[in-house]
Amino acid sequence: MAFDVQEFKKEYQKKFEELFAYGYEAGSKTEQYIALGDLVRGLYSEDWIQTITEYNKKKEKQVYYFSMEFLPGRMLKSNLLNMGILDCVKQGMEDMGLDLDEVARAEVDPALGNGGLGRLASCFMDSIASTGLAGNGNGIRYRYGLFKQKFINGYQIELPENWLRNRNVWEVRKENKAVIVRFGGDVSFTQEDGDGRLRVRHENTRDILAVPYDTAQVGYNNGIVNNLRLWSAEIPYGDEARFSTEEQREEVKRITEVLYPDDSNYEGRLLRVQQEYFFSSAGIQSIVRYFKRLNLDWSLFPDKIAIHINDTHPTLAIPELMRILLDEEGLTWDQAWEITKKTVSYTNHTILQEAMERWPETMISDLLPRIYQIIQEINRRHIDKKTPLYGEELSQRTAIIANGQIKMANLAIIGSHSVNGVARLHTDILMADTLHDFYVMYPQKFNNKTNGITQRRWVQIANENLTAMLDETIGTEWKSDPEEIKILKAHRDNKMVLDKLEQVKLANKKRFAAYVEQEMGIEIDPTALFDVQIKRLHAYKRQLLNVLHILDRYLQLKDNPNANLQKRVFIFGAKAAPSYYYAKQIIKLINSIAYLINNDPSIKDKIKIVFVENYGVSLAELIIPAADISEQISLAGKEASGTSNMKLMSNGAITMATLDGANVEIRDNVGDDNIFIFGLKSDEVQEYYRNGVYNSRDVYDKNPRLKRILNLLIDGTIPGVETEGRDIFDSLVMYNDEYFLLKDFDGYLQAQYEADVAFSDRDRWNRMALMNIASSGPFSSDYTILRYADEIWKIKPQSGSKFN
Ligand code: 4GP
Repeated sequence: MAFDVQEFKKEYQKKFEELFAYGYEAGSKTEQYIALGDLVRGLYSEDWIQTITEYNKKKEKQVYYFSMEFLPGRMLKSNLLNMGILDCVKQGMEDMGLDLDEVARAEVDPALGNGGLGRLASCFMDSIASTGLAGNGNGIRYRYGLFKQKFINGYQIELPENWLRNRNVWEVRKENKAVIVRFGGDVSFTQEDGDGRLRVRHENTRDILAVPYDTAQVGYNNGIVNNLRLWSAEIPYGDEARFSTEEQREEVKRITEVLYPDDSNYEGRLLRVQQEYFFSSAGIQSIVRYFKRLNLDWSLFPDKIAIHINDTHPTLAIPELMRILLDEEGLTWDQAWEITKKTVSYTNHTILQEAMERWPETMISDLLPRIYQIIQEINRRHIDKKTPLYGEELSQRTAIIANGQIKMANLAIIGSHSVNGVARLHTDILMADTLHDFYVMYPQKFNNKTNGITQRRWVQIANENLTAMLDETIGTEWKSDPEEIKILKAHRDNKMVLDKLEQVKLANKKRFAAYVEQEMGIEIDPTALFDVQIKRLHAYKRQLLNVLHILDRYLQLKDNPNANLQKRVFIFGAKAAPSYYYAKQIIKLINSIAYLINNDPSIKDKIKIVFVENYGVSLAELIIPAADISEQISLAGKEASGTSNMKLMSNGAITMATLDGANVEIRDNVGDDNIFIFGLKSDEVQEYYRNGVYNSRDVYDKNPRLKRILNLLIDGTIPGVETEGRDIFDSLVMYNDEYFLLKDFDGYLQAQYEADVAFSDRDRWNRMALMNIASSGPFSSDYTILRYADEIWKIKPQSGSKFN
């Protein structure tokens, strides 16, 4: 986008005065930000209109990515970067005495997701636009995002996150695109004269207005601006009389009021299923409305539309599309079913049983009577068709409805043409185990799409120092084609480059240290090893294993204050679901240990523990560039992929990992010398679960080093964790340690020891960091998305895109 600094300054001043009726110098940071955001939105609006007009004109096939969660992060700098005007705007702001970074921080980070799944959706939206694909997002405009986390006395406290308190400059309310979503009501059938077909009458419904708020998804230097559509629930115009009581009005608003604060866990609540149907139905309705404008035969629907469902949360899109095609458009069942299956594809993000959505049949039949009938019919036909082929038992195991419950994954698989996992190992487990019955029936549906991340946000924006260094060393090709970063490998033995890399890391560590000092009052040494574990708090992710290692070091230093240990700062960022008691106990434990160790003068700063409050995208952007070690230590077979592993690797952190999720592929790419691997393998874990010979009590009794550590949890050493320490101790020792922490402990210590040794050799460490950065290109979500486009959605980048 052509734009010069002088012109920008003029425009900015004008925009500010227009909005606030005084000069920008007098404005607050928020006002300065709003003026800039508003100006930027104006700058891409022409491309936005142009992109949509082109798609329509060319009747381009479009993909619609349905996701209950999006975690875009702050959008200002990302938009500026993708528009190609970041440097110009930075300069202009500076000329006017403003600091772009400071102004950018006034944007509220929209936390419309929990963790990996939501952030992946946002990396994908960026990559879809940046590779030049015609794609749209479809989700919910939650009034309140994921709770704001505070620690009080070491305990997690959840506060509401009112992210819309200031104006959201990026969204555009599209009142004329609103649709009605119907709940409840009575379904009856009438014989229509003429064709003799049954017509469905659905009456006495509770009608909710779904109003879309659109947000532009700006592609990287390619003039493409796609759309992310988030729906908000409102009372239908003119229908106010039907919602006369406060209670009735509240009920409508409640549908899009809050994001369920659960990660990889399912809450079988009525409100949740309302949310799921609400945004699925609204999305499907707007797609059908668009398709009808194209004036094509219905059979061409899958040639023009691909609908992707991000985990099972939007699965009701399947019966909803069926409903519209059958009841409103008059297609036959077979026609509608063919179209639906060809259009929809599904990604599974977790094999954890507690995350598998199942809804009580009565809940669906009451809330969505027509949808319920359609699900029943899909199920009946499935069983009828499969029983003769696969026998009664296997067919029944794949039933959508069983024991009074509706299984959403089964519906998603049966009603779609593609099912993918998010890392090679994860997909293998799906096929061999979790979804094996379906794999037997539909082998051709299964495929793997290893996750990816966008280096635009996670390197170019988060790590400007590294970006400048890379540009200088290998040129700028890597920015538009991330694989090109591999050229950096040629510099692995170049001392000057390695030193520069170390300087970059040090600068980022200082930046984070300044934040920690200011926000938490903790002083940390930027030359220490920064050991980072940032992700949701979950037992399977094993933050506790990290804790056991910290306690081991603590004891070593207590025994011998001069022990030869690398100085380390352990950095945690994690939110626990408010109802996940055990995870909250772990938070309290870590905070208490931090208090104990950080204030123990005999430790002499050889260990510091920093548990940042309110971890989210913006904090990740600060922490990841400063990391030396990336902790990816989930029990093998449990983490579907992980994506912080890829972000950390791209920023030169060395991965400390089990062979789980995408760690396996990271190892394959960086090689054994540039990663620390330990622990049980996935098949070993499976074997233990099957034969049941693991006995954690035994490990505790026989391993004195571990015993001493575990006893710290219950002997009063750690202040204020009488209950937590005991419960956690019991889970590990008395209740057989479900996630094999004690089993993997020795291997973990050994790997950590090796990391210490490696870190003390600066050249070696810097070379490892360089190799990680240089090997991170294949984990770009641009490539992941191109594989989705090619193999699942069957869409091609726009002509003119470099990926075409
Ligand atoms: C997460 C998985 O736990 C993580 O391994 C994966 O990288 C991410 O999805 C993206 O695919 N799952 C969730 C969830 O966030 O809510 O199930």
